[in-house]
Amino acid sequence: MGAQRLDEVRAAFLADIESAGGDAAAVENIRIRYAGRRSGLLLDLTAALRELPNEEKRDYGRALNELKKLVADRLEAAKSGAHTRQASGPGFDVTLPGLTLPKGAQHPVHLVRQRIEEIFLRMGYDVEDGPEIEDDRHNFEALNIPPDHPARDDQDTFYVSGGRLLRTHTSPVQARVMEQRKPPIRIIVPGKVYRRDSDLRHSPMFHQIEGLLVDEGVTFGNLKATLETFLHALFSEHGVDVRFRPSYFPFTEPSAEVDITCIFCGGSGCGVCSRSGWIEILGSGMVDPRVFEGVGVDADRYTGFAFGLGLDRVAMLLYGIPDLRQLFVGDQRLTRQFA
Ligand code: 2U9
Repeated sequence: MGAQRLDEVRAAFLADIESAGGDAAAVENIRIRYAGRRSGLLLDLTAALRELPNEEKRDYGRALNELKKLVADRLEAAKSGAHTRQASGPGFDVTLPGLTLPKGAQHPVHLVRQRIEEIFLRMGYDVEDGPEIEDDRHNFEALNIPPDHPARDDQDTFYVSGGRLLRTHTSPVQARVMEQRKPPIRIIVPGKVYRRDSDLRHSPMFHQIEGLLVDEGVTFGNLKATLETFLHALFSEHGVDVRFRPSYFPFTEPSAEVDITCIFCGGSGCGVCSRSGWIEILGSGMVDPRVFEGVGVDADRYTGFAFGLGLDRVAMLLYGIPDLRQLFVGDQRLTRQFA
């Protein structure tokens, strides 16, 4: 009698699970009916064991365990089958396009920085960085800008506690490198700098790359050749000419500003170059011996050149961006154009 009931339940279960097809809700109902913890049929069959005569208990018990295993296995198989059948069954259109993730783009200032770094890395320079919060010594004093120097007026900045300040140029990094390392030194230093300035062409935060080369016997000729090579590579699509004009910086002597022929008019004169045909692109010069003394480099033995340029300005020129502030407002209509 007991074994017969087991056979009936097995047959009914197999029929039910077959007819459930791939329907997850139907499979769940079957699970509750047969394997439910509080009132499932398997529970009744287990309870029935106690009522059987002793000689039937062993066979019944074994057959009941087999049935329990069969029910568990088939329910499991039906459940995982239900997932796949549901996914590909009606109601799911496999021809729908997938989700498109928005494509990122690199910021134009970052693109210019990468281009410049690549050029100097090919010439054997290392890329260095340093703190954006500086002390007065590294940002000014060591660079031959004492407290009463007029250059401090152009480089007013943001002061934080402890007499420290947001660096006004990346030059303090070069000063720190020279304090720590013996020449030969060949580095470029890209990074954010800060000044108390804000209009169409100035932002309180902007980006510079400066370079420094120090060794025995370095001449102004080396400076000229290096910067010409660099500018021809950076503006290779425009085929620019390069000229040097005498200038003044507190940390270099002699100093020169470097121009390229206007990349918009080719040198004939236009609105961008104020009809001059030239665009100023770099500041440069031979490192002043007083700077070497300030950072512990032997000025009798070593000479060197340094240069600096604004990355944002180069990005504006190369990509035709009319307002510097567009670079810093985070409007994706700008960056999306570089994807
Ligand atoms: C040390 C010695 C010398 C770095 C130099 C310039 C000239 C320069 C400006 C260009 C545009 C900054 O972004 S800008 O406003 N830079 O003209 N910078 S020479 O000279 C150094 C630096 C560090 C120890």
